[in-house]
Amino acid sequence: MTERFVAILMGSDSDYPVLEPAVEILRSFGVRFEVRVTSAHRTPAATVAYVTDAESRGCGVFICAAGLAAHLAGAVAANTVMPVIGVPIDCGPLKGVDALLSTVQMPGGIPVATMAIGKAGAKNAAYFAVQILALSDPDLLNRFREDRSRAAAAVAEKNEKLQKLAGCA
Ligand code: RP5
Repeated sequence: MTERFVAILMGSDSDYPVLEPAVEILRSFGVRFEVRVTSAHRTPAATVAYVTDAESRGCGVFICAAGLAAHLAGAVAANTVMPVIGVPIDCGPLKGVDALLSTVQMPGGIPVATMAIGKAGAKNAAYFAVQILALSDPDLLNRFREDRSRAAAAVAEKNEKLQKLAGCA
């Protein structure tokens, strides 16, 4: 198990259903994580305090999810030297396009690795966090490779079933 942990931050508890797959993926890899609701505009001071404290306790990657005018990931990135992954939440009248642009369009100098909108982005954020931590954790890298092989095997299985279903096997 890697010593570093991942902090999953979200602007509101209403974001959690989108982030659940990320939690499941990190757990499946045995990666330690913390989950917090912390808002860049509702609780700005508490957000900075958490990020500073988490970094000092060994947080290696921050995953930040927010919807609408999503500035959580950028605000977190401004307060840590650890990598920050942004997940735009698919809510509101623009269904996450606003959050995508707010998260991805960071001015040069303070990067946020922005994932896809919604659950696919949450999943990829977790995988990407695992890849980052695996750079200094060979066991974790092996587990990541195995996971990729299992995913490929699952596609092969589905393909076989599909051939039978379509009557061309
Ligand atoms: C953002 O506003 C949150 O990240 C959430 O996606 C959105 C709506 O928040 P609630 O009004 O549901 O708390 O800050």
